[in-house]
Amino acid sequence: MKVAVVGATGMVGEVMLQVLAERNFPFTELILVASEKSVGKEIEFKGKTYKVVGLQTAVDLKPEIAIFSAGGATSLEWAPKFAAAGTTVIDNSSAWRMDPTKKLVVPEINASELTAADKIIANPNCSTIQMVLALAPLHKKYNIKRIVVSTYQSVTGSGLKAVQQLENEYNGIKGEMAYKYPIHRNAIPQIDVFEENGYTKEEMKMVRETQKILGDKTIAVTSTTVRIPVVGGHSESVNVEFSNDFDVNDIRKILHETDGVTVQDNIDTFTYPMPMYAEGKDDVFVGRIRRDESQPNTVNMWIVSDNLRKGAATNTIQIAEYLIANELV
Ligand code: 2RA
Repeated sequence: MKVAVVGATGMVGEVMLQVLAERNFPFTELILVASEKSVGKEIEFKGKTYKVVGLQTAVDLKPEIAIFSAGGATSLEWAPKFAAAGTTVIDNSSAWRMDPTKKLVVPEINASELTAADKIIANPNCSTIQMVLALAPLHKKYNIKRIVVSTYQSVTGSGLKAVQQLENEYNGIKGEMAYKYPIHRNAIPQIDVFEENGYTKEEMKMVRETQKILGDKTIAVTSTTVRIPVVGGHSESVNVEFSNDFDVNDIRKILHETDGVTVQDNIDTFTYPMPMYAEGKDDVFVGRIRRDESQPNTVNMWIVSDNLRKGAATNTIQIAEYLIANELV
């Protein structure tokens, strides 16, 4: 299995390499790919030194799988070139997510939709992945009518420049700004650009991607996404209205039995998820599960996950593992 990592020098690329190493991903050859300015750069991986190559070189090497985290523009241009060479691309950008001909996959939910004919597969947005992973089994049992979500998102979701901005501001150093405003001691209610309806692109990703992954356009979703000065992961306050009444303990039980979800929910011991403790972990952590007493059939919960792991690298690599295990590449 020849595997290419496109965007190997970026923040998600780095975590992808970490996750590939931890999971002992079965490749025979690893091709590390980045933009022209990084070509020739050396990267250590499992005690071996790899030289970064350019995109055309990687296409010509015909890897079986290419995992992409290089931004939408690179993906739009290059994913089809890899696909034409016979490579299956798993793409972490937003370029293909809402294309009706492409699958948008969270393996625990809908990997069974994948076939060998899927040559470009989309990895959902980080804030969507962690929310739907917890909500999919609840939707199955109680049928979700409406979701109201507010996010508290880590600066790692904006890349290295943003992490540097937070560090600089924390240390009182003037430097390059990733955001329009200071992020240290602040909360910025804008992630990505605004769309015509006054919502940000990040907010609309949560609406559209949730409906696509859960395969149900009738689910109403409304979202407010906020950047906060945190690095460990994204947190989400999620209010879910079901068609049917539920038992809070049953919700805990369902979540407890869901692959990839860890319930941390005990107010007597002050146990609830926090990004500081989710960092570096693959699971999605759920806590503060409680009935919304203001209206029927509605529950509140708090969902936290490391956005670079399950929200990006781990989910992508799980898709690759599924393709291999099911002989789809
Ligand atoms: C963010 N969701 O956190 C984005 C990253 N894809 O900004």
